[in-house]
Amino acid sequence: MQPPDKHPGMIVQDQQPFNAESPLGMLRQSFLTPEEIFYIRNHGSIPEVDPTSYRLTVSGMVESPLNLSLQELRNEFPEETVTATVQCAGNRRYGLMEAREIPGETPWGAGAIGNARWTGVPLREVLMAAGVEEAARHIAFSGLDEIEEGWSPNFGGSIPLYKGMSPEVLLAYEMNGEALSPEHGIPLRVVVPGFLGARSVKWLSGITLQEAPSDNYFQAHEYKLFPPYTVEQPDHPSEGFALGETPINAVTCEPLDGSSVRAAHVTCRGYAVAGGGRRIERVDLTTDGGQTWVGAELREGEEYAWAWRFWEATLELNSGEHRIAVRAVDSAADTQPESAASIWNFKGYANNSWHRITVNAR
Ligand SMILES: Nc1nc2c(c(=O)[nH]1)N[C@H]1C(S)=C(S)[C@@H](COP(=O)(O)O)O[C@H]1N2
Ligand SMILES: [Mo]
Repeated sequence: MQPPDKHPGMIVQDQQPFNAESPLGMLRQSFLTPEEIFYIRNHGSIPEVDPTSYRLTVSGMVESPLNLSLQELRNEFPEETVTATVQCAGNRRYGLMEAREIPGETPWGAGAIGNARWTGVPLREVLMAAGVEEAARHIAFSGLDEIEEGWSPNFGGSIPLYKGMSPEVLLAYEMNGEALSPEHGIPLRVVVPGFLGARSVKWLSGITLQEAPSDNYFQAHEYKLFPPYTVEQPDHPSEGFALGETPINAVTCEPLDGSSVRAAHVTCRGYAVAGGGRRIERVDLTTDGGQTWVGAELREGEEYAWAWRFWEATLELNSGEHRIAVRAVDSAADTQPESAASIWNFKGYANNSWHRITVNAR
């Protein structure tokens, strides 16, 4: 069922568990994505959590295990706010499916992404209070939601210790200045800027310090990048690699794919996100398949290390049908592959090929 606080224009992908993405035109309207259009990616139930009896445990390879109430977390640790973009590793999967089939996965367009101001306690503060043992290498998170498919009792995942000690990683209780809503992880979620959304575990119940990555199904088997010659789930979890940082990407949100526009000056607007916490340096558009390019103007977002950049470009288009492609370049001179076919993978993750739209200019 559609959560009551969501906009009716949301593009619903699944009812149970509820999955929905933002309509691209609305997504590009505000640099901070309003909660009512922020995408939802669930693998199980939306758990009912009583914030007064809620406890967060910190255990494993720590000197002093912690068991914290929300009040203790808020009162005994510093509060920080980070503006960060969160995106699903499956964002733009539909583009990979056009290249080659991907059965059984949600056909996300380019709206499984959002940018918010997250407020909470830096994870590193909690880790320092617990005292991380020298041999610990990974931080595993587990959520309170129940997974019905039977692979795993709940959702979880892990990040390497170095990332968890970075100041941008939060245990967040607020999104855009309001308490987290039920669907976004009430009362506490992890926010791992620059990493795929799956590591930003919602309804967080436990943090475990360990030597190896989490063995939760969603870390050990899902959210892995497999090579193009792996076409079904391997028996052994050592195949493929667990996704971490998200790759550079750019998307045109306006005009919409397939729309009609007034000929001559056509303004395109979209978002761009860099990989690994780098900066977006440039966004280019082409209408001739990449032979010639024009530069977009970078707009909102310059002051934030972990947020997307908005961009805008005006193209001169004669009447007729045009295929417009966009790509970004980041501060490591990294850019995007031309074709989705060249990066197809059977789970359908990390599609950052040139984003293309077709418009009819009249
Ligand atoms: N507990 C829990 N956390 C979770 C998930 C989930 O199903 N259960 N989905 C993950 C995935 S795959 C993504 S992309 C993000 C989506 O966050 P959102 O629904 O707040 O947009 O949450 C992550 N955290
Ligand atoms: Mo995701």
